[in-house]
Amino acid sequence: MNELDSLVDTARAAFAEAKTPAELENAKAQFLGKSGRITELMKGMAALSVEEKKSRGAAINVAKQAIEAALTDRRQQLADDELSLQLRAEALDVSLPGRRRISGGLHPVSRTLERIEEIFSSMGFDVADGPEIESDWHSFTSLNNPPNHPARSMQDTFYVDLNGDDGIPYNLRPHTSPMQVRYAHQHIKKYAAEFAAAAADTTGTVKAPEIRVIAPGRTYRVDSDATHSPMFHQCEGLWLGENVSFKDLKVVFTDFCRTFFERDDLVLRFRPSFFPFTEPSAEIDIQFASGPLAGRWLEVSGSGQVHPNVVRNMGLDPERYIGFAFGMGPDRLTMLRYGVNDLRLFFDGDLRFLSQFQ
Ligand code: 2NM
Repeated sequence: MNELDSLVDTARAAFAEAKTPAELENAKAQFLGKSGRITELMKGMAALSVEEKKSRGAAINVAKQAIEAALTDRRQQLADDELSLQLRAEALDVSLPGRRRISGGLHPVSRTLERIEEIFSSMGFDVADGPEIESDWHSFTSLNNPPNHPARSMQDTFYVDLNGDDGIPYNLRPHTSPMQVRYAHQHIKKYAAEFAAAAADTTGTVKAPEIRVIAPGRTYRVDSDATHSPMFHQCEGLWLGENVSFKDLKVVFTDFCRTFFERDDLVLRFRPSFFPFTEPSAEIDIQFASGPLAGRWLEVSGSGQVHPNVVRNMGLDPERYIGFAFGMGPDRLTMLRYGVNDLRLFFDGDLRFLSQFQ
């Protein structure tokens, strides 16, 4: 191999050796630079004759062009390598599934409240909503539970200091019955003409307007364990009219329970009890004929005939108006319906529990 061919080979090897564009430019200088090997060879021709210069120059030129070609190739190759490295580094996996938005849903107790409202609405009951911070009068006194009466302590509650205290004690309502008292007053005002006509009637032909309402919502008591939460839900019902009896309570509540639990064979039991606002009073127990709770009596509600004092405090004449009321716990109904054994699960906000109801 002649001297020029081996120079080309040496240059190719040096270029191949270069791993970066900077290294390649250094290697280039050794061969094609101002004091590189090709320039040296050109300078070495000074002493040659014209003929010799011609052929030697042509041969050197061929070598130079071969080296330049090798340089260009290597430059391109390094640029290609760099590009593919960059592409790999910035690669997007377009086959990855996108991130889904989690969709929200109703709390299981809210589902129960909606169910209760739907069922009682279908039986002609209004749904009333109102304040959770209540006056002492609405919470206790109007409901036949006078100041200092020992029955008040059964419902130990959260008292609230309101700014600019007007002397009236306020509390976080321990039940939703205050809302029924408020509803009665609103209703009498709204249908004042009808109520007045019934009150003035001596012929017995004008029927007194009825009050039929449920009051669902949050309630509060100083109570906290596996079956009691300081905040819990209640739904109370009230039906007052001229001839509303315990029989109506039995029919309405039996129908409600069978619809709510979707069980036609469900039976009810009324067990004598005491509440300040009703007389007589009864606890309502239910029993499933089949399923995991079959045969057990389960307490679902308190109830009773509304006490004449309460009817009077609602603004109605207890000689004319009679009826029943009941109070149940939607939290407990939710536990029974879904087989949940710890009430606190409803209020911990743990999505692993809550998302099971969607
Ligand atoms: C209960 C049990 C029995 C009740 C009474 C009233 C009102 F407003 F008419 F006085 N509302 N709800 C009542 C009666 C509530 O809960 C265990």
